[in-house]
Amino acid sequence: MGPATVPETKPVTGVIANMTESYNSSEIAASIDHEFDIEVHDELPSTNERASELAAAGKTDVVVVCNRQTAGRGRKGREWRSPPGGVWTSLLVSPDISTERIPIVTLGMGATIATTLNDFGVSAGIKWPNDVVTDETERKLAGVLTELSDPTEAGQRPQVIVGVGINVAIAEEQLPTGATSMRLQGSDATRQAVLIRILNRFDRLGDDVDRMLDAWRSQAMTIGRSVRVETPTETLTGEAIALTETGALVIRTDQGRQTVTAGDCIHLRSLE
Ligand code: BT5
Repeated sequence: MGPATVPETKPVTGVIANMTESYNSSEIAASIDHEFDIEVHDELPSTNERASELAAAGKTDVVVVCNRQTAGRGRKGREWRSPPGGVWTSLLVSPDISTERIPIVTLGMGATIATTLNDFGVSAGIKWPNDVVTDETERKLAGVLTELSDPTEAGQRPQVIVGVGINVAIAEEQLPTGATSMRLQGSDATRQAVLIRILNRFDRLGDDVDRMLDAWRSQAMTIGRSVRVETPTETLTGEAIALTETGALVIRTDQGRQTVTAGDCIHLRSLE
């Protein structure tokens, strides 16, 4: 059958020249294992914002995807550059995961993206918590922004919006400094093929946070590295030594072990 069956290790080598081909929602629906409603737009301010409207309307299991975003966002209100040529998508899901462990979904998606990019021949790994970067030069290929929407009815599971941005076929001048795209890394993957594979790989993790943590650890570039982590309240420098069961990063510093739950991580060159 079509792309629904995802081989575990074989790289994808299909070459399609037109990189900004249109998405075909029925093709996507037919190629994925999970039953999602697929909403394709040409332009949106932000797919996360659209997913949040759908959540407020009581919807779940929807994938929103668009060609370009006019107000794509990253964490902490940062801008996410979203010209045509990237996968800009949000999954609206209601997993059976307790609210305090929902941040792990971000790690599960980061791992899904890194694995998928490797499937397509792009060597990528994850910088804690959610940056998908090239192995060698650590240029950013993708990011994840997970947001929680309030349940519309009492007792309902939380609605989770998993926003995914992947630079598939974008020229360097359209990206911020330090960013790159799959095309620039030599891949001819199409956006739709990338999206389908992301959806199927993510679905395989189910609602299993331990599996998500393991998937993250298997793609992590941060563990064992000298890092500087900027949290909302302090800056820590030391060696990243582990990921906790809640997705926090453990750093060995001169002041002892410290655990950080949120922040920006910079990989430092080790002093040799
Ligand atoms: C992220 O934030 O990495 C999360 C990005 C999530 C984007 C998706 S697109 C679909 C969905 N709808 C949305 O509105 N958002 C989600 P953060 O770690 O805060 O990184 C943001 C930083 O990455 C910016 O400050 C820039 O430095 C850089 N950046 C911006 N656009 C980029 C791009 N296209 N590729 C690589 N880096 C980028």
